[in-house]
Amino acid sequence: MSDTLTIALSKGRLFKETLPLLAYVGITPTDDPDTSRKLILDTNHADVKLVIIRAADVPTYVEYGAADIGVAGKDVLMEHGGDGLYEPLDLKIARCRMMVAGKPEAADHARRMRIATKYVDITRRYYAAQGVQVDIIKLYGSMELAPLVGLADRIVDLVDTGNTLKANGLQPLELIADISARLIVNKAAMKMKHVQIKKLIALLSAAVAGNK
Ligand code: PRT
Ligand code: MG
Repeated sequence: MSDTLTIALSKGRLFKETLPLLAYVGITPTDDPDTSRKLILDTNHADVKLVIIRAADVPTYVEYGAADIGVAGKDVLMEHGGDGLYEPLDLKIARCRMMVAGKPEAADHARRMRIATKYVDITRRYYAAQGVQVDIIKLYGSMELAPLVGLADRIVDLVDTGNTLKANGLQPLELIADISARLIVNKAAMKMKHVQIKKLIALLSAAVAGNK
């Protein structure tokens, strides 16, 4: 007899890239979240469930123990603050870079720069560490538009191929952090479901090593 293990995952790219890792450790969901409307998915193991939530909500579910473990982008973890969680494994999937981007021409230094981003805390810390005062404008998406319409001088966003920036006449300017998805674990669950979770982490790290 083992306890039920609840895994928090988001739809889309993280789900797609996590699936092969789960398959490697023998876990297969019985529904596809991209076509199903169910938010709790069963798997081939009666004691393993998946909860499907927004990417930015995964750390919250795991921190409060609504899910025992989860898969979250390092970007989301940096913005959330990682104190209430364990982060035992870099899954090395969904890789990209957190970057400052903008138009190629230099910003007007006569006034404070305006930076548009959904990563307000990361951006604040990044500029504070450099002693540069900026105004941060919170957006929820399509950051690339902001410099084009004069809303902001620069953006802080994720860059993968760079195609989105290029298509909008923007350039990557400064690297803030390399990003990949991480396995996160609720602190109490790590104690109470120790054997189950330790085994899963060991299997997943083997899956990551074999995933190159
Ligand atoms: O979509 P939703 O609002 O529910 O949440 P979300 O946008 O956070 O989820 P999703 O699935 O888009 O991203 C989940 C995670 O994938 C992120 O938290 C990152 O850790 C990771 N990831 C990896 C990326 C990218 N690569 C990425 N390229 N997330 C977003 N992008 C976007 C980027 O914001 C930009 O708009 O893709 C665009 C740039 O791509 P390129 O290839 O044109 O450079
Ligand atoms: Mg998205």
